[in-house]
Amino acid sequence: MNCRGLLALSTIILMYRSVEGTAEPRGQDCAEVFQAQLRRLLALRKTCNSAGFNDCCQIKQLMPNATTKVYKMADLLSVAKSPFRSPSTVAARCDMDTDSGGWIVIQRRVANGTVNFTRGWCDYQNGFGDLEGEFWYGLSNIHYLTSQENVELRIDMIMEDDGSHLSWTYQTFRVAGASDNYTLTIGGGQGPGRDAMAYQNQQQFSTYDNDNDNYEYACGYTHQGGWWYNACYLANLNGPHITPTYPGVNQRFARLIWNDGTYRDVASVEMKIRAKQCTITTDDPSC
Ligand SMILES: *[C@@H]1O[C@H](CO)[C@@H](O)[C@H](O)[C@H]1NC(C)=O
Ligand SMILES: *[C@@H]1O[C@H](CO)[C@@H](O)[C@H](O)[C@H]1NC(C)=O
Ligand SMILES: *[C@@H]1O[C@H](CO)[C@@H](O)[C@H](O)[C@H]1NC(C)=O
Ligand SMILES: *[C@@H]1O[C@H](CO)[C@@H](O)[C@H](O)[C@H]1NC(C)=O
Ligand SMILES: [Ca+2]
Repeated sequence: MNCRGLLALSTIILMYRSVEGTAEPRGQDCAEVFQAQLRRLLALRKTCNSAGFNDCCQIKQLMPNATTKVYKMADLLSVAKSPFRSPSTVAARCDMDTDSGGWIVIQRRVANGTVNFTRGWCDYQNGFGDLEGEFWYGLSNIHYLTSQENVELRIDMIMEDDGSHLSWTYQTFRVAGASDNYTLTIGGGQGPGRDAMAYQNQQQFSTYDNDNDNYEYACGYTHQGGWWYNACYLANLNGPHITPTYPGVNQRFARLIWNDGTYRDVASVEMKIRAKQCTITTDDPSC
C-alpha cells in the first residue's frame, strides 16, 4: 500500500476508534486484534511522515503546521540522475506559507544569488543548484510533475526598483516532454499589468547550446539563460542578476527581467506548482 492509501486508511481507523470508544464493548478478542493492527498502522504512519510523501500538498494536508523548507520524499521525480535524488529519497523545497501552502518550488532566485544560470541543455534538463538557495528543478522533472496532474503555477517576485512584491498565478501550466523540446503551455494568468509569460506560451525550451527559438541568433546565448524563448522574451527569470557578479555579460539584454508594461529587473523570484485537486483546510483541526 502506498503512503497516500495508508494515511487515508489510518485516518479512517482513528475516526472509527473514537466512535467505537463511545459504543458498547465488542468483545475482548476483537478489541485486542484491533488494537494490535492499529499500533502497526500508526508505526507505518510514522515512517511515512519521514520520507513517504510524494507531494508538498500531502505533507501540508497531514501536518497543517508544516513550515516552508526542504523535505525528503519518495517518488517525486522522474529521472535517476537528478541532483535532487539520492538512492531512496528525493528532496524538494515546499512553500507551506503562500496561499495555504502545499507548493512544490520548481525555480528559485535569491537576491544577489551566485549560482550561474548560464548553463547548457543537459543541466536545464536534469536540474541544478541548491534547494536552500538558487535552483532549477529540471525540465524532465517539471514535465513529469505537470503531466501527472493538472497543476496551477504561481510566480512570486520581488522587484529590484522598488522592492515591491509582484505575483502572477496561472490556471494552466504544462511542460511537454523531451521530444517536443519541453514546449511550454501556459494560460489563465492573473496578476498586475501585462502578462509577461503569454509571450513565451507555446515556445520550445532553448539554451545557449540548443537554439529552438524564433530569433535569428540564439536567445540562450544573447540573454544568458535557459528559457522558453520566443524572439526573445518578456520574462527572463533564469537570466543573470544585474550585479557585478556577472562580469563580461552584456547586461543590456542579459538580465533577470519581468515585463509588466516596462522591463523591470527582478531581485528574487520563485516559481511553484500545486495540483489543482489540492485542498488544504486552514482551520485549526483542534478547534
Ligand atoms: C506540529 O504539530 C505536531 C502535532 O500535531 C507536533 O508534534 C509538532 O511538534 C508540530 N511542529 C511544529 C514545527 O510546530
Ligand atoms: C545586493 O547587492 C547590492 C550591491 O551589490 C546591495 O546594494 C544590495 O543591498 C544587495 N541586496 C541584498 C538583498 O543583499
Ligand atoms: C528539438 O530541438 C532539436 C535541436 O534544435 C531539433 O532538431 C528538433 O527538430 C526539435 N524538435 C521539435 C519537435 O521541434
Ligand atoms: C557561467 O557559465 C558559463 C558557461 O559555462 C560561463 O561562460 C560564464 O563565464 C559563467 N559565468 C560566471 C559569472 O561565472
Ligand atoms: Ca534562434
